[in-house]
Amino acid sequence: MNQLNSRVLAQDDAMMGHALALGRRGLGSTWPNPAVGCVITNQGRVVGRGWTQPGGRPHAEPMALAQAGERARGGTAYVSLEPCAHHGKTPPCADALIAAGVARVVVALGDPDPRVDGGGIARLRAAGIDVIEGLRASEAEADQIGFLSRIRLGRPMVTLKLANSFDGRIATASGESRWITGPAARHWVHGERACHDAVMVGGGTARADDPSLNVRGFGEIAQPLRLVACRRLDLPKDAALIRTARDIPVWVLHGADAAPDRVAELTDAGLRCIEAPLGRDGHLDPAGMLQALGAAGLTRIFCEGGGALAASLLQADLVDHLVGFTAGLALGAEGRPSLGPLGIAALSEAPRFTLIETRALGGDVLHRWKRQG
Ligand code: AOF
Ligand code: ZN
Repeated sequence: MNQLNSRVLAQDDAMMGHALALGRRGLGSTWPNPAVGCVITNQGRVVGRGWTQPGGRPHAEPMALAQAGERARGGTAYVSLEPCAHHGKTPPCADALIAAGVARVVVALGDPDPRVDGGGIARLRAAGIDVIEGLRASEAEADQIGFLSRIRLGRPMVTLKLANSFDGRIATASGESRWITGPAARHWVHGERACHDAVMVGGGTARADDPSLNVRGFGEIAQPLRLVACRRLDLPKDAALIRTARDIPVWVLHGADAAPDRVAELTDAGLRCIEAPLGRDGHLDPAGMLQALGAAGLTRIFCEGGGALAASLLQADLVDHLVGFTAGLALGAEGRPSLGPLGIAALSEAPRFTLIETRALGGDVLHRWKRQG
């Protein structure tokens, strides 16, 4: 760290902050790739800015280099993730930085993709470029949690969102749930959906609420795909998700026991059916589902319930972030609980999370948590 500090100039920290912010613009739209940001400076002035484009290409560095042009020569590049070293559809970003004559590269975080994994930095150093690693690494790590999870664990990261009454209920006994939280909270949720690759619900919620699961109120933006965990594929034929599957992709996770006719019907309607293993309890196995989604390239999932899916993810310790809204109304013991049974016998078995943020939003309270450890 001392060595790092002595080589970091006063403006490096701010420029890396800028690169991190640019990278975050891509969250939700770059999968299977990470959302990276790049800033190029020369003699203290910003000459190029770039971020990973929708679908994951072009990468951030060529975007910034194109803007900088000749002004990149002798300059400094700030990148939130190690420049790539592999030949994909485009040449390695490390080579592009070398060819542009950049003198110094500041990297927040190494890229664990086995095709890169230190290779990008090694290439830059071999070309005589001064490389500094690890500046604002913990922020980059937080931004890259989905990509890191896909590479290291083979599964996307999961944010679980629950919007509850003051007493932890999500609906009245009859299932009335519109609306527990107010418009400000719902708008915030739409923004959060947009920062994820996919919005996910269980089959019960899809049947009961007939949700659209799209992002509304943010203009023309790249929509996250919609995911339903539905073992038997028993969605009503006129469900909104089925009717709109050709506009915004819908993937359905199902068990091996789903009727082949249903698979064919939904596939014809434009949905993608993905088989996932069943757990010992006969329900879709949450770890198996997430592995299938990781293999399909997803990095960030926003799960909006219902109670059974949410409980199964929590029970399997697969929830990375919790987003809760608490509304100022009480529904009592007859209301529907936000979570199904977790099978907890002792307090020590309860999944615990660390508080990141609390905020008042309209008349509701937002709270965000991350998994402990
Ligand atoms: C960068 N800058 O902006 C991103 C990088 O399939 P490809 O060829 O696009 O390569 C994908 C890999 O490239 C991905 O797994 C990750 O290692 C890296 N992503 N690298 O230099 C970027 N998005
Ligand atoms: Zn690259």
